Amino acid sequence: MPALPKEGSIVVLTGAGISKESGLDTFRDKDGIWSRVRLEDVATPDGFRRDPARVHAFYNARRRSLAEGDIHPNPAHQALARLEMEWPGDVLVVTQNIDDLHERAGSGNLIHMHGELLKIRCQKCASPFAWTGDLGLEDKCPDCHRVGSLRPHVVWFGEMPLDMERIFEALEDCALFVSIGTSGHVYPAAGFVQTVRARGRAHTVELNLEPSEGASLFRETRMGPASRLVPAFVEELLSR
Ligand code: BV8
Repeated sequence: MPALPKEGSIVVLTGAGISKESGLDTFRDKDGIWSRVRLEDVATPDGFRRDPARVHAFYNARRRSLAEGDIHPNPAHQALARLEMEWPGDVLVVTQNIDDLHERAGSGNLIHMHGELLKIRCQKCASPFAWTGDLGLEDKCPDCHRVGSLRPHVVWFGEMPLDMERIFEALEDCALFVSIGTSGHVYPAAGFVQTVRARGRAHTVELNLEPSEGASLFRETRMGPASRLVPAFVEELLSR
């Protein structure tokens, strides 16, 4: 078994599994979000064009449960914030999640590649801004004052994820790539491990409740709940 690095930069990819123990649903588990609603209807530009009110209702319900519910970072989020604080090199968290649990746990070097639930943007002015309440067709853009042009600041299927250049630069340079709580189903995130392996030098680890679709591509996989696995993994890294 190859050893974990003692230095160098670290890239951590997280998915819905890291927030599951905080009380947020995943997508593809048996009780997941896609078991209740079709992604084509609520997470694609066509779905939004067809029925914007339905898409707003889908994200309003998730925004409300995040903003008003009893949802807090769990020990896995907190361990990644500790790693960023105490590791001698750079630590970048690239999350597919649109919740704000990583930042609330203290992670600062963070990319939301699929956007953020607590932000919206105007389809005319494009700049995202914070929004914690319900969003509807009657809401007006505070900049251009257009009505009906606001949408969730979320990356839908068929749309380009955010900050991809910065992500690929970090993947090129890292000594360690860790994937936590993702099924490895959605690209380009699911392909990051191949990008890292193509360079051959970095160590790659998957921490997941069950093997992802890309599990065989990792040099090491550890199975279990994130709130137990991630703090232990971070402690092991920092105590080397
Ligand atoms: C792109 C929106 C290119 C926000 C999401 C045809 C047409 C167009 C594109 C495609 C196509 N065919 C394929 C594609 C590419 C497509 C894709 O990959 N499709 C899939 C379905 C095959 N990708 C895209 O479209 C991406 N964009 O390719 O652009 C492009 C190029 C040029 C120009 C323009 C565009 C955009 C992808 C982003 C889509 N948006 N969400 C929202 O509503 O949340 S993706 C959606 O899935 C979620 O956001 C989530 O981020 C993502 C991945 O899901 P996971 O996080 O992995 O969650 P999942 O439930 O799947 O798994 C949970 C895991 O946790 C499991 O492994 C489970 O075991 C584990 N777990 C559970 N409990 C725990 C746990 N682990 C630890 N502890 C626990 N307690």
